[in-house]
Amino acid sequence: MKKLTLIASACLLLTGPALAQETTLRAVSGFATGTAFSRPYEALVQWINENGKGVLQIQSVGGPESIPPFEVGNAVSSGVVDMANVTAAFYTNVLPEGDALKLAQTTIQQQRENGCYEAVDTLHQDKMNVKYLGRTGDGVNFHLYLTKPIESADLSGLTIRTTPVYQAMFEALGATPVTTAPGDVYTALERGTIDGYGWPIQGVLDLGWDEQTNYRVDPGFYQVDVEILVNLDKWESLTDEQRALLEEGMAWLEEQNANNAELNEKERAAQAEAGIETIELSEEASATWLQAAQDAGWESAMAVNPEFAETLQGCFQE
Ligand code: 173
Repeated sequence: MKKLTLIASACLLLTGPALAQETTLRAVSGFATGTAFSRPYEALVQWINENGKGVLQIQSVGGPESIPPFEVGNAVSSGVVDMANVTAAFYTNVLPEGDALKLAQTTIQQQRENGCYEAVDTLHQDKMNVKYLGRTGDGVNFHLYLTKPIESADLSGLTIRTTPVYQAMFEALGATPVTTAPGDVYTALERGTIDGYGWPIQGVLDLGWDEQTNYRVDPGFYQVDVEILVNLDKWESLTDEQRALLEEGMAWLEEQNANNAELNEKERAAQAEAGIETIELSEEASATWLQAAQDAGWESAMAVNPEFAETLQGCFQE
């Protein structure tokens, strides 16, 4: 009996470490590799692969060439991939409430403190079957870029490329919106089927769109949200150590959101250098512009899910 117990314990000792095997997550990005909103994700993959040896590794299957951006939400929700780097505007087909994340006026660190993160995470888990690991893009605004100038906050007569981020606002200001993935913007500009597009302050030059862009309208509006999501079944199958590693890596990445102010300034300078002229709206037109953004944004959020929108209104402002 004693001998048997000894053998059994020896077996446990031998198999114990082998049970906690290294896991590899397959991840995809909704943004092209090497461009502004993919770089933070690429840094996270590198951090995890350096710090997670023997625990967890991430294998990136790339960007939009692997999965179309508007399908990335479906892919991580259903488990086609384990992890995704994607803005909520690209997955409103799975989680319509996601569009409201652009309305945050606080940092992800503040959202983690005041319960906002938990509300957003719970919604993602319940309605999309994903763990909302965290958020990049804090401090980065969206802008309107144009091929022809405007003089006021009136966009009537202009056909503008949008995603859910800009749709309600640009429509309220009179534009004709056309929704396209980033991959189709260059050709649409080249062919003249659009007069401009919405995009953040960062990344225009990465995509080569400066060649087809004459103006950027200031001020910027809303706040970029790019999420790191993990399929919930996969998340729940991980060990505490593996989950802690992902959370540690995410916290490390989120600290770097603080660099965005400096990156924004560099992008402004680079756009000017590339020949993109700034249209600075007058004080009055700026007020109309920003009010349209807020009104259209919150109105849409309320129409989708009033309870969730009210929760966000309580914690997305300082
Ligand atoms: O494609 C977009 O214009 C868009 O919605 C977006 C959102 C976050 C970052 C970059 C682009």
